[in-house]
Amino acid sequence: MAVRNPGLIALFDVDGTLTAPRKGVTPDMLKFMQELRKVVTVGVVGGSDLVKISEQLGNSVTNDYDYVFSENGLVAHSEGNLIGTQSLKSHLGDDKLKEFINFTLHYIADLDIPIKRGTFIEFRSGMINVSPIGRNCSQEERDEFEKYDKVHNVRPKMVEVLREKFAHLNLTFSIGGQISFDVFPQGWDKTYCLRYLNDFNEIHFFGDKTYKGGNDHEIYESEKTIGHTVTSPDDTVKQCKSIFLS
Ligand code: M1P
Repeated sequence: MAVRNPGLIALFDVDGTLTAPRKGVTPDMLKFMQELRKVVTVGVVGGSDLVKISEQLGNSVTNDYDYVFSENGLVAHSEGNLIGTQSLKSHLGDDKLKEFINFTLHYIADLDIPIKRGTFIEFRSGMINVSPIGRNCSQEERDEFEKYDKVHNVRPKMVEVLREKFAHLNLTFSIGGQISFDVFPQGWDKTYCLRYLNDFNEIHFFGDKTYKGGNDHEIYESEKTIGHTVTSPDDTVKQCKSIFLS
């Protein structure tokens, strides 16, 4: 029987690494992760909140993996238990939050893009998620916005304005998905989750957006991790087989 190496952990981004963007995990990937978990501790770290990660990886996600770090680890679970949360509301205070949210909603109201839907701002535990089209657009509308944004740079332009306007708040703006960007205090990127992994002397991180500006960049570059860039969920499996199972 395979024996787990206690000092070793494999940590995975979700969108583009374990699943296609915002899509559910395949049965094959689920099975592979359970096989991998027999030989190595396995964790996931996503920018999304736990509701979205559960939609993608399954409702039993916090039990299926040894660690689940949602919102970059600002909400942390281990073996099914909540082990830590971070609060944006306590960190910034309501006055600054209101100033940011009011400005952002005005900016979106003035934005001329082909379609708008609802939920332009999602207030999470440790971050704000901003979507110019609105989070409750359909999958088709989401895919269309992503294409439109690649040509018109709606999100990069908006981030540039917000970054300048709110420079005094020391915020990070991270475009990790198709229709939105995440806003959180500096340092609350995916490296935040590493504080829960001090018992591991070898942390392998797998992510697709490891380039500068991508939301996997900081953790990929961290001196505490061995970073691996993947191009798809299939590539994740391929690389893991060669690193952990060969
Ligand atoms: O995991 C990457 C991103 O996934 C979603 O992005 P979008 O809805 O734009 O595709 C969001 O949950 C976002 O917070 C997250 O970083």
